[in-house]
Amino acid sequence: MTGDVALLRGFAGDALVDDVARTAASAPFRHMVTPGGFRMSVAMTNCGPLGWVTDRKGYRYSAVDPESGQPWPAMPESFRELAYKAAREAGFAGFTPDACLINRYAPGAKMSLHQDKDERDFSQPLVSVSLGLPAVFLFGGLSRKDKVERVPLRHGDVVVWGGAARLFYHGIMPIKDGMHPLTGAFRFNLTFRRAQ
Ligand SMILES: O=C(O)CCC(=O)C(=O)O
Repeated sequence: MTGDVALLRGFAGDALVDDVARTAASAPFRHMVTPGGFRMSVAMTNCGPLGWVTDRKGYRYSAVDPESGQPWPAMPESFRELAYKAAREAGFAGFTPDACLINRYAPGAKMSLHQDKDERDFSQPLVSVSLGLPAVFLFGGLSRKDKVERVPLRHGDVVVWGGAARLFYHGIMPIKDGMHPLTGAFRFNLTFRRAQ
């Protein structure tokens, strides 16, 4: 991966896994529905002032968890710090996310190629953290038809993209069966965004 994309191998520490569990205890993982009516194979929750949600009405950020009507759990300091440091390492100084989407993949779950474009300011990067089971990250270009690179991601890896790459298509291949000492039969992904 080149240009405005950085792959920081092993940048994230194990302790984040506990903060994922704490967050999910307040705002449980759920399988959301796309505007087209498909149930996502990835289970999701959020923390921070804003959370990304999808339902039959569309994709958007919401200050409350639609399941509970309550604000999303606060973003743990460990998350904020990691996102800030990873972005800085990748050349995006001063990144202060206001949203963290937490994705949980069981074996077989995947994320189709998509762009993250529900945010207001595309000058801000995306910081994506992998925890638990390995995955193959698909990273393309500005058009869905562009050539896609397959990048193996392991526990602790962080990918940061912004600038000219901010709207690049990306996704995750179906997760293979496996067992991770910290996360069991799951892969977690934290995606930090500046939504507003
Ligand atoms: O799970 C990943 O590594 C990617 C997640 C993703 O593409 C997203 O949340 O937009």
